[in-house]
Amino acid sequence: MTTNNPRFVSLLTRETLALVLAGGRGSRLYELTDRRAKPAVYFGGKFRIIDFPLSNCVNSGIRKIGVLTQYKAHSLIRHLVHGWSNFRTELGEFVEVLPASQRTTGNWYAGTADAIYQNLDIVETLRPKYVLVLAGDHVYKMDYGEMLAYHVAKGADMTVACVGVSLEDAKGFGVMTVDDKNRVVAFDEKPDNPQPMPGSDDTALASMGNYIFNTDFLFEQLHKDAANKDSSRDFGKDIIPSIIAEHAVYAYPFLDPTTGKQPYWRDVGTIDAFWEANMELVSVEPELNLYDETWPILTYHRQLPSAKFVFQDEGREGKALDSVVSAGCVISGAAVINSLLFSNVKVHSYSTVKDTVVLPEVQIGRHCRISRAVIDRGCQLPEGTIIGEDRELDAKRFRVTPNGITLVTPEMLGQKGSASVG
Ligand code: ADQ
Ligand code: ADP
Repeated sequence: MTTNNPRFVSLLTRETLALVLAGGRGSRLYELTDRRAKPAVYFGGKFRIIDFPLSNCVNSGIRKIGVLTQYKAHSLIRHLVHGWSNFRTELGEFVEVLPASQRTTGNWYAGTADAIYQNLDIVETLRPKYVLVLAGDHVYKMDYGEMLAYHVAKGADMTVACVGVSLEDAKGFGVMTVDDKNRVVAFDEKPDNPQPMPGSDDTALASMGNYIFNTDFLFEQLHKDAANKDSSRDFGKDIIPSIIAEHAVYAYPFLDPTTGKQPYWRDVGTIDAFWEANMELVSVEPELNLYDETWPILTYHRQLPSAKFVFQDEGREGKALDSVVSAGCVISGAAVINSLLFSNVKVHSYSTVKDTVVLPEVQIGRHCRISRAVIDRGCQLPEGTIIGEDRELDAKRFRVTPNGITLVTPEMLGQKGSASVG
C-alpha cells in the first residue's frame, strides 16, 4: 500500500488494535485515587480521564480497543461497562476490559510492557498489523491516524509520540534525543538531569507514553524482554533503551498540522494540576475546547434533569458566574463563582463556592464558604463549613497542597465514600 492511496489512513486504522494502559496508581493525586485508578478520575464536568484516549481512538477510526486495568479498577470498569460497551461487535468493533487476571504468569502486571505481554494471546487471536499502546491518564485530543501514517511512511518498527516539556517537568518523563530524521538515538527514562532538545534552552523532548508497534516486532521484543530476568518489564525503562541502536524507532512530534504548534496535552498527575486543568475550562476561551463537534469526547452519563437555579428572595439569588454547571445541579439561594460543578451537586442558601472544583453527588449545606478547593464525590458539607480561609485549620482536617488548594474527601468528613456508585 502506498501513501498516495486515498484510503491510506483509514486502511491503517482498520488494521490497528489499541491497548490502553489504565492500571496506574496516580499516587500524587493522594486521596483522589484512593478508591479509583487515575484514568477513572473525573475531569471537566462530565468526563473521566480515560474518555479522552478512548474518544481519540473512536474519532481516529480505531474501534478495536482493549483497556488494561489493574489498580482499584472497580470504578473504571463500571464506567467502561456503562459508557463504552455499546460497540458493534458484528462490525469487529469493541472496547474490552483486560484486567490483570494472572492468566499467563500467575502475577499481577509488573510494568507497562508486562501488561501487554500478558495479553499477547489476545493480540494473537486478533492479528492486527499495528498495535497502538496508549497511556490512559492524559487529557488531550489527538488523531492517531496521522501518527500511524507517519509510522508507516518512516518504515518504523516502533514510533513514540512526543511533546516538548520544561526541563523540570522532563525529570518525570522518558526523555529522548533524535537525529535530523527524527530517529530516536537516545532514551532516558526519568533522567535526573534532562538535556534540552537542539535549538532550545529550556525544553526537552518527552515521551507521551503512546507507542505504535508493528505487531510482529512487538511480539519479538516482548518475548525477548520476558526472557531477561533483569528487566523491570517497562517500555520506558527497559524496552525502548534496549532497541534504539538496532531497530528503527522514530519520534512522532505531536503538533497541530495547520498551526505547527503543540496542542493541549495535560498530565493531571497532582491535585494542583487537577485543580488547574479543571479551572482552565471555566475560563472564557479554554485551550481545550470540549464543545468541538468535529472531535466529540464521549462518555457515560446518567439521565439527569437540567441544572436549576433557585431565586429564594432579594439577596438570596441562586446564581453561577463564570462557571461550568452540570446536569442535576440545584443552586438555591447561593452563589457559585469561577467554579466547575460536576453532576448532581446541590448548593444551599447563603453559601458561596468560589474557585472550586466540585465532583458529583456533593451537598453543600447552608452558610458555607468554600474557595480554592477540590470536593470529592459524595461529600456532604455540613452547614457553616468554611474552607480556604484558614490554611492551618484546613490542613488539620483536610489535605492542603503546595499551591494552597484544599482537597476534601468523604472520609476526611467522617463519611462513607463511593468512587463511582450512582
Ligand atoms: P510513567 O509516567 O512512569 O512513565 P507509568 O506509571 O509507567 O507512567 O504508566 C504509564 C501508563 O500505564 C499509565 O497510563 C498508567 O495508568 C498505566 N500503567 C502503569 N502500570 C500499569 C500496569 N501494571 N498495568 C496496566 N497499566 C499500567 C511513562 C513512560 C515515560 C513517559 C510517560 C508519559 O515510561 O517514558 O514519558 O509515561 O506520561
Ligand atoms: P435551601 O437551598 O435554601 O437550603 P432547599 O434545600 O429547600 O433550600 O432547596 C431550595 C430549592 O431548591 C427548593 O425549593 C427547590 O426549588 C429546589 N430543589 C431542591 N431540590 C430539588 C430537586 N431535587 N429537584 C428540583 N428542585 C429542587
